[in-house]
Amino acid sequence: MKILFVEPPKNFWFVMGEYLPPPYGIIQLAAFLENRNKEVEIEVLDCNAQQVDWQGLEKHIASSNPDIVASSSLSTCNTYAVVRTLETAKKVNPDILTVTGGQHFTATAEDSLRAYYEIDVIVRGEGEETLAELVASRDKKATFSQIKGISFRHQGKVVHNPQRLLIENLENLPFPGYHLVKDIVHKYHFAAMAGRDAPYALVEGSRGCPCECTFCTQWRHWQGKWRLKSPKRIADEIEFCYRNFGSRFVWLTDDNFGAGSRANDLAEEIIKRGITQDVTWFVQSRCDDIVRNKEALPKLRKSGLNWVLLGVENSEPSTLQTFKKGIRPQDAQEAVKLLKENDIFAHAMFIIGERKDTAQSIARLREFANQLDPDFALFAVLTPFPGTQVFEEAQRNGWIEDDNWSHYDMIHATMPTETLSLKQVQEELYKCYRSFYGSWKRRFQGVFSSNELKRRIFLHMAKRGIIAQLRELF
Ligand code: B12
Ligand code: SF4
Repeated sequence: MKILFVEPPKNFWFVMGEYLPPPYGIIQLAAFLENRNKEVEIEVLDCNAQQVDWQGLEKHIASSNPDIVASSSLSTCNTYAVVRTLETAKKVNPDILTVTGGQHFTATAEDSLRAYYEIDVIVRGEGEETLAELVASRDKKATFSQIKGISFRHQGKVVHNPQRLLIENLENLPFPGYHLVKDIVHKYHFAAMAGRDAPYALVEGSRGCPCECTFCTQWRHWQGKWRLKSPKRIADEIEFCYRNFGSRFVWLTDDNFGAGSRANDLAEEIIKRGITQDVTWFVQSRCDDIVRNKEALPKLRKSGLNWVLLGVENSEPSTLQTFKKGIRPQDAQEAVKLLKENDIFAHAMFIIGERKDTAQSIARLREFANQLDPDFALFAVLTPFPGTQVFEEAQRNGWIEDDNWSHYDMIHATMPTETLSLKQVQEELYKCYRSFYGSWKRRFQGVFSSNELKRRIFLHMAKRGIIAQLRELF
């Protein structure tokens, strides 16, 4: 029995410039399977790192001759890349069992199985146990009816087996399976964030989130539960990546780093390892948690945390309320100030295009962003990702004007607001970038900043012509 995991050729998120991320979801699944199912032969093909195009993929599948091909989309915008991967597998050999999973396919299991005949099975939610059982059943040629957590077609109908319970303790999972991509692991990098030569690793500190923001897929995908690895275990994994794979830049996959003693304890654990000279790390956080955690910031900085992405989202209290974000604009101001005081790069994420947004409210957001003055600002368009409350409301009301999944990247507008057409929302996004990065004063300060990260990001925005690329979208 052989399973081939494929990270398909993907378009990268151009606003973040040049980067090559490790396909964390599939190497994690592969490592679990390797432990669980010793007799299964496992291969991971990362088309982006190995520079394999669609023709190359077909040849690779033919020569690899797998029984199962498994692929993951990461986000909705990569749906067609996954479908094409599985279609390619079926073209090579119609007997190959094609499997996918992840946030998008979990939320759209019924529609995806109806629309894409090249997908045999969708693993919903957490993948490890379910995939291991699926692989074992394929070996025994047993039916799928007993496998919790999968959806598949049977006699022309789509069948959804009952949901699987989540793994109780995430620390029972193996360490990230970077050994399965060991020949290419040195290629993973995030140029704008850490430079071209700093090997980049993802490390998972938690799954899920206790909050319920209306635009976010995270909390439902993990059944509303928030499971955390201990600070010791996270530091162990970071050290493992550093010592075995030369990782120098670590991105914690947690969408919500969280508050409380965890931050402080993690910083202490990392410092104990004696690797802070070489390793920097990054995390995404809520603004209010940064404020609550302010005492931990100096230690976090000392432990190598040099970049935090803050979910600022919006400047209007009413929009923050509609998003059920549970923060106030003051929290963002305080959080940016605190990060800067602690020499941690403050990266703010804003969302425009909420239904009630007008040209005036977005102008106010631009003004707010300029005054907030984070080191780096990313503006995104509210995107109705399947599985979110935003999607459900938009679909119910017929607001979605673009159902091309490849546009679901938070850069393409897919919904108008009450007062702005789709094209106008797209133009507003461009205006946000122009307003923030077009300012000569800010550009000058950025390019000549004493902060290396800031210099790099401003050069990246200029060199990559990000603003010009956004202009081309309308
Ligand atoms: C790191 C990251 C990135 C990295 C890239 C990482 C990569 N490998 O390519 C960067 C920064 C580049 C990035 C970019 C984007 N990202 Co991103 N990213 C993440 C993040 C933080 C971690 C991903 C991860 O490794 N998770 C851990 C693994 C273990 O979880 P998993 O992939 O879900 O896999 C598990 C299950 O879902 C399931 N599973 C998944 N796939 C499969 C496949 C099979 C066969 C099986 C059996 C099971 C299975 O099993 C796994 C183990 O249980 C997630 C949030 C999160 N915490 O997951 C967002 C997230 C995936 N990103 C998201 C988005 C929107 C984007 C962007 C569009 C824009 C943006 N704002 O960043 C771009 C798109 C880029 C592109 N074109 O691909 C959304 C996706 C929502 C959606 N439905 O589309 C997420 C969920 C964040 C969020 N809360 O909204 N991202
Ligand atoms: S946006 Fe952040 S805080 Fe809100 S639900 Fe998603 S991960 Fe949690």
